[in-house]
Amino acid sequence: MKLVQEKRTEINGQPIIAFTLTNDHGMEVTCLNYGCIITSILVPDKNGNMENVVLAFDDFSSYLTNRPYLGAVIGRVAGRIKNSSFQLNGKTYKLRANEYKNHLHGGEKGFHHVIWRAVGFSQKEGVGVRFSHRSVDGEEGYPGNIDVQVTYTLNNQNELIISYHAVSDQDTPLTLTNHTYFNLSGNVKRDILQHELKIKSDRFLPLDHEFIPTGEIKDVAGTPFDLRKGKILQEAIDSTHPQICLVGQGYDHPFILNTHHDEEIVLCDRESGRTLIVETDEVGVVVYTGNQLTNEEKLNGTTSRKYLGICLETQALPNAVHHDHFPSCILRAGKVYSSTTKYKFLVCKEHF
Ligand code: G6D
Repeated sequence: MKLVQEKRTEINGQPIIAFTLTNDHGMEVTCLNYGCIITSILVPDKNGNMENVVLAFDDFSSYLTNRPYLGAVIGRVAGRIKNSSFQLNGKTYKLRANEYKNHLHGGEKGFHHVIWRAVGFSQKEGVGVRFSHRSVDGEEGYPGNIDVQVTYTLNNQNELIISYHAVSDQDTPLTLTNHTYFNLSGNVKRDILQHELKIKSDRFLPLDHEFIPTGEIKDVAGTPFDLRKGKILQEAIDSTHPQICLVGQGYDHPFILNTHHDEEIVLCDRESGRTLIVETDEVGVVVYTGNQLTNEEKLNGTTSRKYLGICLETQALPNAVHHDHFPSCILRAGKVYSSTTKYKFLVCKEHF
């Protein structure tokens, strides 16, 4: 296994480094110390062709805005917080509103815009990068100084393992995830509409008109959200279900997982023969089918467009600070936040 690092550019004198991890089978992952952004994952198709299966900007400068949050770690809190405020220990906190009156994905200066300290490593478990960052008390309106580590490890089972670890000196909300868009066709030869998605989930969260969970928890049975036996994504896109229409014909919804580390999320592209199995210890996953990708972005040598990639954002339930019946997203002072999500790539076995 191999780790190569190279300086790509600088921001205010700080180097932006690209780390390229390669395992013994030729799987390759490239990521940046800026936003812990994943810019490339090369895996074979059924004919052994190594191609990139994630969306990435052609030019680094696009990451300085990064409206789609391509490839980035998201925090302090992934998803939307209604009215950019929450109550904690009898106090009201006001976060930066960066989407109308709501707070989205950690705010303007979220973790996707941080230059993380980054140290590469190579050990028997795999090759990887350990990113760390201190988010100071009051950043984007959040309480507490919080030390966060994100570790990417590539092993010889063609698995990319992302582990998160954090400790805060005050009680504070924390929901971390990764916002990589996957497209298993390889080098964005096709969009994701013929991809098949299976999720072991009996319940999903309906959204309101601002795409924020209402607090209701609904059974997937009889709806386009029933992915327990797998569905071709085109089926969902073509649905007239109000929740599918609300978000612009697709998914942008949290699913509550029935099980963990049990092939709970499987994405497959039969034409290329690629399969991605996602396993996590997080309570849920937000599935986002790139409904808002516009054709203003240059990425993967082409122009972005709707449905060019799908995000599988394993995380706590969004807007949990406003729903006491959701599992809590509060990290108590001195306690450890620890979460792991594994992305395993293989050539299609029967998973549906
Ligand atoms: C849109 O509603 C979606 C979000 O879920 C997604 O994370 C973002 O685009 C990139 O706002």
